[in-house]
Amino acid sequence: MERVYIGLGSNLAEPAEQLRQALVALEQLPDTRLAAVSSFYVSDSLLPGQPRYTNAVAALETGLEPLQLLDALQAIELDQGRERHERWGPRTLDLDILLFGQRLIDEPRLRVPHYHMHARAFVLYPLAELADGLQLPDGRHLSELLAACPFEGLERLQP
Ligand code: A4P
Ligand code: MG
Repeated sequence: MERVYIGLGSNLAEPAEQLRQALVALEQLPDTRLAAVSSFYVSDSLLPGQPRYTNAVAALETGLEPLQLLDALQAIELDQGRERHERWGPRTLDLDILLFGQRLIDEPRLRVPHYHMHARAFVLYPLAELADGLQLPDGRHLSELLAACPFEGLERLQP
């Protein structure tokens, strides 16, 4: 089993409810255990003119291979009504594989660590709740990334 961190995000159709529904789906994945879930955080979209996002991070223990997990996550996204129109467009559910053990993956369909996790507060702060002391495959410590990424603009929701 490997430890995997998933970033969850939604900015349409009751985002917090979308995240809760996605967590139920993650719990039901084959050969996988949902080990921990962060608080939910609300923040402005990186793109102007979109509704605010709700984000969280989940920790999984899984025996699935990375592309099997990606397929499963995309099936969950589709199941929750995600339609892909524009890149970065508003979405009912976005599930990103942030980290997959200490693997470095660079394939057409999958790049891990997720290419933007290093500088996004809505990824790093929830991740830190679950993985204090984490070191990325490139050797950087989560604490260094957090120090360079202000919490400003994030609102942590009470569980
Ligand atoms: N893909 C490659 N690597 C991965 C990975 N590690 N995990 C491929 C998941 N997928 C990965 O994804 C496009 C393709 O990326 C997939 O088919 C998969 O094969 P997508 O989810 O359809 O595209 P996207 O999400 O629209 O694009 P992208 O670049 O993933 O967008 P982001 O980075 O997710 O940004 N503001 C706030 N506050 N919170 C947010 O969550 N999210 C976005 C979207 C913009 N602003 C935001 C937030
Ligand atoms: Mg995505």
